[in-house]
Amino acid sequence: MADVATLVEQAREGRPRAVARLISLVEGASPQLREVMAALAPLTGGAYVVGLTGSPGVGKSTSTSAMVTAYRKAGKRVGVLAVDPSSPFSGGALLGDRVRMSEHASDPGVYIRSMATRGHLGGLAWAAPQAIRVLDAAGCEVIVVETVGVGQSEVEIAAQADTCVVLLAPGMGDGIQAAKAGILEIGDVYVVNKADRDGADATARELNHMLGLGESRGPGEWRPPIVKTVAARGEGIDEVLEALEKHRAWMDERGVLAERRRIRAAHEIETIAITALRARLADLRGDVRLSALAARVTGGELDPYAAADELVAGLTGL
Ligand SMILES: Nc1nc2c(ncn2[C@@H]2O[C@H](COP(=O)(O)OP(=O)(O)OP(=O)(O)O)[C@@H](O)[C@H]2O)c(=O)[nH]1
Ligand SMILES: [Mg+2]
Repeated sequence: MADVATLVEQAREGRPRAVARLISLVEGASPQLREVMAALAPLTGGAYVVGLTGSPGVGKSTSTSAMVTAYRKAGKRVGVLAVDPSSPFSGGALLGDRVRMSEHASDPGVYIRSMATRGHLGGLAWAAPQAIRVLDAAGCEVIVVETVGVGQSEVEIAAQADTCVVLLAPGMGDGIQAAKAGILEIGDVYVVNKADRDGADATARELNHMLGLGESRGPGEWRPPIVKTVAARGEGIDEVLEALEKHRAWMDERGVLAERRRIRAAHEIETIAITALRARLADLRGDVRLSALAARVTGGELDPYAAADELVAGLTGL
């Protein structure tokens, strides 16, 4: 058994091995998970969480790495969480990322972790927030969460982040059309990466049109900026950070940040509660309370709905 108090103390000092241990404990749903989360709770809330999403190959990892460089220049401690919701194995598809992130490997002010979430109860919604808490408690001022893969994960990542960055690149064939269903609602900041390639302006224009950015908005409404970057050369990255800072300030002024975090926490509580309830219900087969209720139903004394109500009330103490 790990000594959680010591690990947490060491993580606060920024010791990478302690951070890694804690993330492994939460990721593996260790019996000590609750103890870890309880110890971390008072230490969290300081980090700004940036979500990064976009089709495979648009340059998410390259951008993340460039952003880390920029944040480090500004003296900030940074955490990176690369989440792969399609894989049950940590590593694998994320190996390439490790290479792209290698320039930060020896920097004690950067903590990089990859995480596979397939097969986790509740998937990304369950596993990532716990890892984010560990990084937060470890003193990361900014946490960049990159999701690998497409689909539902894009929407989930947006729900986890304070600010969601959607990356696009010109000439990706499917372009915006394929992605438009989900991404137009979730981006707080849009980045057209690979601006060194033909078609970046067209992609930005198309995006601008689809987001309806030409149309007038209500006063105080957030207008997602579109930033062009060449992440591979670090170009435009300062502008991305500026856009993030603006969005954060905009949210702060209006209480949006606190509200987003509350919604996130509510969602998380819900997921944990439902998982716990499901586990208890699954344990019921052969339970005497269930057999007794079943006998009353077959005896015509109770209808199954009333019996189910009674069962749920008994389980939850409601
Ligand atoms: N021309 C050009 N290539 C880039 C740029 N940024 C990244 N790339 C290249 O695009 C490829 C994919 O970059 P990644 O950063 O791995 O993209 P990703 O979105 O993280 O990819 P997945 O994690 O596999 O979804 C790599 O070969 C990069 O070198 C850029 O600004 N211009
Ligand atoms: Mg990547």
